[in-house]
Parts: sequence; structure tokens; C-alpha cells
Amino acid sequence: NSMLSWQRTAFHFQPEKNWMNDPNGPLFYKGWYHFFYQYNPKGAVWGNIVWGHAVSRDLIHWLHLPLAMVADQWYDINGVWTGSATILPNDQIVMLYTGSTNESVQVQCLAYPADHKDPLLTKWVKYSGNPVLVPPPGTGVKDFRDPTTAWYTTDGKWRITIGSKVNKTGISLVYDTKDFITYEQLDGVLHAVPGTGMWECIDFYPVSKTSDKGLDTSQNGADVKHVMKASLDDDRNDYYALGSYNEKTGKWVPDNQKIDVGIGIRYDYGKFYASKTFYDQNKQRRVLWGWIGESDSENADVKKGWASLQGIPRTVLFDQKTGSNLLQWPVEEIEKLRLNKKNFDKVQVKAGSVVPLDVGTATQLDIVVEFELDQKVVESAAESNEEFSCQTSGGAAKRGALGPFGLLVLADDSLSERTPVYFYVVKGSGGTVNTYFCADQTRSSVATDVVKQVSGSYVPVLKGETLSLRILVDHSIIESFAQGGRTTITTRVYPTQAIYGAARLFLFNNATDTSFTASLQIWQMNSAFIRPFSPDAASH
Ligand code: DQQ
Repeated sequence: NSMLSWQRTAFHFQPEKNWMNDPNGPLFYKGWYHFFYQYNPKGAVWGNIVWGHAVSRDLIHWLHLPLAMVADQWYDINGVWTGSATILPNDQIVMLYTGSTNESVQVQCLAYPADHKDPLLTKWVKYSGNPVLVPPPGTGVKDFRDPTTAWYTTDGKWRITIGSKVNKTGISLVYDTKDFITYEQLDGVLHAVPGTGMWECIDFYPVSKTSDKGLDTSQNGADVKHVMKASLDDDRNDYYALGSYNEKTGKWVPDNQKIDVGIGIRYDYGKFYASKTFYDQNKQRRVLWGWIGESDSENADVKKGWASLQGIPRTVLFDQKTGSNLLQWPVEEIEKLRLNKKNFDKVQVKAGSVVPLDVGTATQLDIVVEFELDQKVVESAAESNEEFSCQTSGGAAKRGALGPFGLLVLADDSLSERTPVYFYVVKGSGGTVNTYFCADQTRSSVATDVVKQVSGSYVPVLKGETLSLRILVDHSIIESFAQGGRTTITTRVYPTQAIYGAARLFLFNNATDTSFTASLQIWQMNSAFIRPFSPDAASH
């Protein structure tokens, strides 16, 4: 349906048509980034799940390849579900994934490339002895899925974790293996959190406390923290916590018991699920992929013939300044798409005003902003001690002394449609200042069949820091990163007016007391090449 084709993106990964969900088995091999994904070849809704496959030199331009694995065995006939890759020291690739059997039992299966010399890894072989793991006694047959990348232990074994639940407690089961064929289940669990329900797509990986390089999944030591991430089936969000991992005892302990998995921090406060990292040995970084679903109706998805995007891959680092969160940032390769830079230096935005930014068409943008508030106003502001939450405090329309202020993205000239991405500053007792970062979908579209909510959270801001924002805009997706990626919000929006040449960008200040200046760098973004598979293209 060409009427809806403007919703397709220009530089986000998506298949030509039909349904996509979780990222699977990302890896770098012989000069190529490989990306696999949950895919329904038969329609724009979830079902008939197989593994799609694409390759890239730079994580931005993609070539679609034939399906890597289809549902053709008794142990995966109901779906070739999510899995992860492990690269062994001899460069062999091992893929573990969940099969949904002919009886809808969740089992773990092994696959490997048919030809290690083929850099495109086009053909995959399923191990003849599959499945390699079945649900252990006491585990629900439908509560056992999504094996992680394996890490190497000092015992000379490979270790994986798999998500499950016991009643309402989310848990991570642990297995050791030498050959990826036979496994030994460890006593106890890597971690468990009551009340969080089924843990899908667990991710478990090291981050460095001292360097801004990523770490191979098997690294550990005094300089290392471990991130535990679970995708909570019950609330469809990805939560992580930082902690320390003792490989000998097999225990992972969160740094802060109050900010545990499923309770404290989210990767992203918008639409972002079933994510997975991989270690990119090419650039020594850890890269995060996340599935960005639609927030229109299923009916609309069927009409437009496709559903879901992948977020721009993000590098993930431990935030050495706060010590309490990760930093997520779009991979540097995205900057190759930047065109026509415009600078706006110290634009004054008075309380209660909207200022247009002349950037031409505003459907494909990379925006970098720094805000400077009038510090005297902040210092002298009354200590409101307001209980603020992005979700429930009235969105961008609700005026406070020190916010909201930020940008109106994917807006039209009359502002009949707009998506505010903004900060809200609250003055607390003793002069404390708390900053929140939100995105408000409530006026994003005049359409009625789309989700319209306000998303966001607290963002840590240290003394002396200015407030900063990076926003990637791509037709129907807005990815926003505050304070260098401490807090992120991904928003799907479906404007009907603010499209093509009618899309605009504005600064806004809905605070009652403070003006601010904004300094911006804004680029138009080129489209990425995301090319369909043709046997010809592959042979050139
Ligand atoms: N998606 C897969 C499962 C996983 C879920 C099925 C998470 O393996 O638990 O498509 O979105």
C-alpha cells in the first residue's frame, strides 16, 4: 500500500516485507557483520518463525541473504526461535537457538555454517543429534528459551545461560559444555528476581570499569563488571543491572540490590525489546541490537505489509562517571550518512515559546543539542519537590518552573502533529536538582489507531554538566539519547501531516520561569543501501 509507504525507514534495518522480531546471533566474521532475525515469511504478524539473514560491511548498509534456517525438523517445526552465536578460538562458529517442537516444547538446538570458508555464511547445518537440551525436570516445557552466547570458564568449559521462571520468579538456568553437544546443568541459578515473570532473551556480558573498549564475552577480572539483562515477557521491556560475577561460585551479584533486574534500569524507556549484544572483534566494541516493534494496530501492519524495525546498533559502555549505568550510543558508522550540516549557535528560547529550526525537510535527521539553562534561575527556583514521572505528569503540555523544554520532532507547520522530546527539571529539598527525560506521543499523529503515551525516566546529570541530547529521526522512528546515552527513549510515531516535505523541527520551552539557549548541529541523513537478495549481487 503506497499510501503508507512513507512509514518505511531510510536507514534502519528492516526486511522488504512481512513481520520481523528479535535480533539473533549477531557476529563479525571475515570482514562481514552478520545479522539474523526472527522472521515470518508469510505475513506481517508474528508466526511461522524462521531466521532471516543479512550481511553488512559497516552495520549500516545491508544485503539481504536467503533465509538462514527454516522450520523443517520435528524439534523446530513450530518455530526457529531466538538464539546466539559463539565464535570459538579456532574461528569456528557455533549457533545455539530455541526450537519449538511438534508438541510446542521449547528445546535448545545446535547449528553451524556449512562452509567456514564462505564469508557470507549462507548455508547453515542443523546438528543431526538435535535437540541438545530439553527442559529440565521442574521447568515448564514452554518456559525454557533463548540461549546466550557462551563464555569460557577457567575450568576449560563453555558456559551458557537460558531464561525461565518458577511461578512468578524470573530465573537464569546455567549449563556447562565442552563440545556444545552434551551439557551439564549447574546447581542453582545465575540470578533470580521474584515477581518479574518469564525471562526472555537473557544477555550476560562484561564491561570494563576503566577503558572505553568493549570486552570479549569470556573476559573477567578486577577491572570488569558484568551486565545481566532480561526481557520481561510480562511487561515487554528490557531491564539490566550492573554487578559482579564470580565464575568459580557461579554467582552474579547486583551492585545495588534495589536496582535489580526488572526493577531498576531499562535499556530504553520507549519501544525496545528482546535485545542482544555481541563483541565486535573488528572494532573492539560491544554492540547492542534491539527489536523496535510497531505501535500502530495489527490491522495497519497487515495493510502496509510489514511490521518492525531494528534500532540503530548501539555501542555499550560502562559509565565511568556515574558508576551506576551503561552508556548507549549509535555506532559511529551511522555518521557516514550525515549530509548538509547546519549549525545553530546559542539560540535563545524564552519561557513559553516555540522556535522553528530551518533545516528543510525533517524526516531523516541526526540532531545533536546542548542546552544551557539560566543557572541563576535554577539556583533561585523554589524547591517544588514535585513528584514527577514522564508517564503520569501531563506530558509536554504540563508547565513547571524549569521544564518541559526540548525539541518538537516530526511536526508540521501548524503543530497539528508533533512529538516533543524534552527535559523536565525538578528542584528538590536542599537545593538538589533532578532531571527527567521524556518523549510525548500524545500529539504525534491525528490517527486514532496508534499508541499515544508519554515515556521516559530520570537521567543522571552530574555537577557542572550541561544537558545534552542526540536524536535520530527516520520517518516513523525517533531514537533519543540523553547525557551521552545514560537514558534513551525510542519512539514509533505515525504522523499523517508531518510527512515528506511537510515535516519540520522546532525548539520549544514550556517552562514558566526559565529561558535557555540551545546550540545545535543538525544533519540531513542520507538513505542507507538495504538491498534485496539476488544471486547476481552475491557473485559480484
Ligand atoms: N521471541 C522469540 C522467543 C523469544 C521471544 C520467538 C522474545 O524465542 O522468547 O519469536 O520476543
